[in-house]
Amino acid sequence: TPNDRDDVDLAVKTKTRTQRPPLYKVLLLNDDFTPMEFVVYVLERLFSLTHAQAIEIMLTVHRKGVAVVGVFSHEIAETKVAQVMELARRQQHPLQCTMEKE
Ligand code: NFA
Repeated sequence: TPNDRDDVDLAVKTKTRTQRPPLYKVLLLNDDFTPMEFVVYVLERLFSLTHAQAIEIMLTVHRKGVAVVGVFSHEIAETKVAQVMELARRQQHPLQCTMEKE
């Protein structure tokens, strides 16, 4: 049957997108003083990396100046940064760790 008012049948489609929480990269920065073995220890202990992975990331930071050590929710990233900074402070190493939105 002819429908002279097709417009009444047009569905209005609105795209509903799933909300994902923003993720944050935790970055480790190079310096000239923090011992390599301390950086490896921190990476193993706080980022659940194997010894080989920890050495690899430490050497990337050493050569390139900075590397991403993990990607986390805002709260977990903040905690990781604080833990790295606290371990470094306790040993009086100048190691720096920061986070940035992915
Ligand atoms: N560059 C430091 C050294 O030669 C090692 C280091 C690596 C420091 C990664 C900080 C981060 N002892």
